[in-house]
Amino acid sequence: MESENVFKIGVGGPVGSGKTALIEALVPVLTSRGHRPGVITNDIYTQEDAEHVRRTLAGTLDPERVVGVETGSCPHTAVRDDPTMNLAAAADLLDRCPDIDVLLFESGGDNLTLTFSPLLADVYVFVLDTAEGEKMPRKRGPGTTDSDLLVINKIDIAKYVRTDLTVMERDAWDVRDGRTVILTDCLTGTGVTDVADFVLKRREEMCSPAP
Ligand SMILES: Nc1nc2c(ncn2[C@@H]2O[C@H](COP(=O)(O)OP(=O)(O)O)[C@@H](O)[C@H]2O)c(=O)[nH]1
Ligand SMILES: [Mg+2]
Repeated sequence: MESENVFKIGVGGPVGSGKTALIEALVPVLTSRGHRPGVITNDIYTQEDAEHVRRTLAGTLDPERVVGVETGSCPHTAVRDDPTMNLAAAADLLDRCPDIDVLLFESGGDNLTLTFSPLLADVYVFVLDTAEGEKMPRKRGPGTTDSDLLVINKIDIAKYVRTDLTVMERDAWDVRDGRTVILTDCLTGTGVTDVADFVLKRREEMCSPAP
């Protein structure tokens, strides 16, 4: 992949936690900060998420810059074990739009064990949501414990699903040994600038030469 200068963000998490919504909220923030994002979504059998992103970001992101990969396989195979399809999609996208400097990869919704191949993600964001239950961080798994950033999304509905956000957030920090946790409502944008700050800081750290 012609991607030495492209910062790659992997977004994983269970089905419905808000991965697509996070990307849709993050792209305008990244754009407003002078970046030129591209998006690659993974669905098993469809282009559903890519179409959703194109519709939601119409007028903000050229639809050409959104690519849907139909993996046909279980989600973590396509982003971890054999990322060939995603690498090919990225290479093709970067050929067409060589000015892209940030590439967001959305994994197909998967379980708590999902991780990204380092070929696809410089920073790995794992998304849980309050409707999955307060217990989710305590169930651990590499996505929750080892991702660079854990997002707890749908904070707006926590009270309707009887999730105590204080407990969920506290347990998340505990199982992650203090690695960052950010609470979001991706439909209104609450917390999304914090996510942008986090990933862009990571990008700066990666781009700056070692002392
Ligand atoms: N109330 C609420 N709904 C959300 C939020 N984020 C996503 N959703 C909704 O949750 C559903 C699944 O979101 P989606 O982004 O498709 O999840 P994905 O499967 O992880 O990509 C959609 O109906 C979204 O509109 C949020 O922060 N609050
Ligand atoms: Mg999605």
